[in-house]
Amino acid sequence: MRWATSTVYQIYPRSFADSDGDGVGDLPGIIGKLDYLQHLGVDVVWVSPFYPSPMVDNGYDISDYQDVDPLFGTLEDVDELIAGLHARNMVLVIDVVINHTSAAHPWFVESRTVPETPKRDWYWWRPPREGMPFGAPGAEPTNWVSFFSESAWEADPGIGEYYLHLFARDQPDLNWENPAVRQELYAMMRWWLDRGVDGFRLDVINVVSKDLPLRDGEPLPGSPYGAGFPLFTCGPRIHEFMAELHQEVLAPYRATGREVLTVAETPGATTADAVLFTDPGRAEVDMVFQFEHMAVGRGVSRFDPTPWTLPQLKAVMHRWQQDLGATGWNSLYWNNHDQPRVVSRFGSGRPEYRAASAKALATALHLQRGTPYVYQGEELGMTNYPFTGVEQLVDIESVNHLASRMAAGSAPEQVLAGLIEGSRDNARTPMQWDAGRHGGFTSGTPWLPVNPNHEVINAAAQVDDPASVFSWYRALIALRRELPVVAHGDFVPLASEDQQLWAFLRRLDDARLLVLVNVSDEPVAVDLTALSQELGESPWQPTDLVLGTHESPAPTTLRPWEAALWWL
Ligand code: TEU
Repeated sequence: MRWATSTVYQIYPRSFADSDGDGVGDLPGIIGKLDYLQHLGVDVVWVSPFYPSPMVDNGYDISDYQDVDPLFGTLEDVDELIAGLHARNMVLVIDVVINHTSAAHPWFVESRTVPETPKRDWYWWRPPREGMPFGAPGAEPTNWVSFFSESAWEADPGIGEYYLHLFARDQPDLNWENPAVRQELYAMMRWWLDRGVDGFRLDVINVVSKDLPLRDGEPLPGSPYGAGFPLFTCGPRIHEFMAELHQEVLAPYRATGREVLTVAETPGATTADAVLFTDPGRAEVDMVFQFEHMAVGRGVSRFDPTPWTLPQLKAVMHRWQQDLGATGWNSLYWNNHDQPRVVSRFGSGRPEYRAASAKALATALHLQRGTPYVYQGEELGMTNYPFTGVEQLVDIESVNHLASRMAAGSAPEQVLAGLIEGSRDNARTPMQWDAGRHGGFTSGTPWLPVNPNHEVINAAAQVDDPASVFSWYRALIALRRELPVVAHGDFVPLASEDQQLWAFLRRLDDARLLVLVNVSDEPVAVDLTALSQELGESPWQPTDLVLGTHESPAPTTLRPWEAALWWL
């Protein structure tokens, strides 16, 4: 696996670094931080969408796939970014959002305005439900709810039909059943490869194959809608489409010796699906983003925080490790631009343990088998924002959720706690570069406020501090390159039921690495005899420390949020 020794760094350009003082991060801002990324040690950089966009979903609504939004810069800036990365032995992965376009994309504008155009079939147009007049309540072609709380169908009075949008109404789904659509998208991706990019993150790619005919899903309790999810998640032609994309876009480039990374975002994918997507013998994609561990501590939705336990979290992640085995390949992540900050979620609520818990969680993740992803600011232990009112939240998912709950009779105060905990805005407050005004992110007014804790949590304070969260991430990233057992070893879960201890073994030939992490505010005793018995071995007595978060570690006991790696 080419990417086994790699660590990917995700940049959300809007919130990373602002070079021109308009309050929004941009490509020149990223170019100014390449030495920082090189120092961290990552070798792949994934940048979220920077294309022209009405920004209804901050760029995940693309109106031109082959240009750059003036807010972010120019195509020449992309060229300079690629050159700057390559000069530092890093590569660029771009984010392609090809399940849907923006409603402002010329393809969709033509689809909805030009009579008899072949582009009509590029999207999902459907007449009203049989026997119901256009526009009547409940006349939508199916009962599906979109990911953003409203009906997945939007009525177009000009046409007298509805179009499908699994996300916002400004994000119409492309019809992948039409071969012309697919060829157009493949050509666009080849154009970017010709320009010098090194890979693609494929946004929600596992929903492009819808089960036909489109039909109602199971009614959702307490909702006027039904769940279309099972009818378009990893649908009947998904693997055919991925193999075709590989053949048309990636194979010709790989044949010339160029390395191209592909990661498919696949909400709702099972481990069995993931093996099919990532088995190299099938030639689809290199790895997937799964979401099962992101559902731990959540009830019916991400806005429904519920108590969680360490055994629950381990059960999900260990199952992914074991089921993908030697055939599939995992992406390893705690954070991205859609997820609240991991320290606030699974880490310690006590300020004195914040940094230690960031290191402990990083260790549990980065020592697993797969390719780790670090989301901007995670390497500093950045936290959720202290939001106090619904009016502070700007993300479309949060705004729509609030509106739908209020329409159903809830008061804003009843929805507030869930919104504060689950909102994607938590991930999107600006990067905390220093303790100064707006955290060094912008000289203007930031589009989202900088977390007031930037006075304590910031890059300037951490980069040269060997005890910082940053330095610990740096050590973990280096370790993956240095130790073949980390990159290529198998995974053996241990102590699955332990409420505090996260323990596992990585093995490659004679090398055996024992990973011990205390995921709690209390000390924990490690019963090495019990752990060794899980493998039917005589008691382990590790003496050879590889790396530890605390001074003078002992394998038999871990202080709060201590992590240590031992040779066995
Ligand atoms: O996300 C798709 C996705 O499944 C979720 O993580 C999504 O964020 C949603 O909140 C589910 O609750 C991708 C992008 O990462 C996201 O930013 C976009 O909004 C979405 O696709 C549409 O392009």
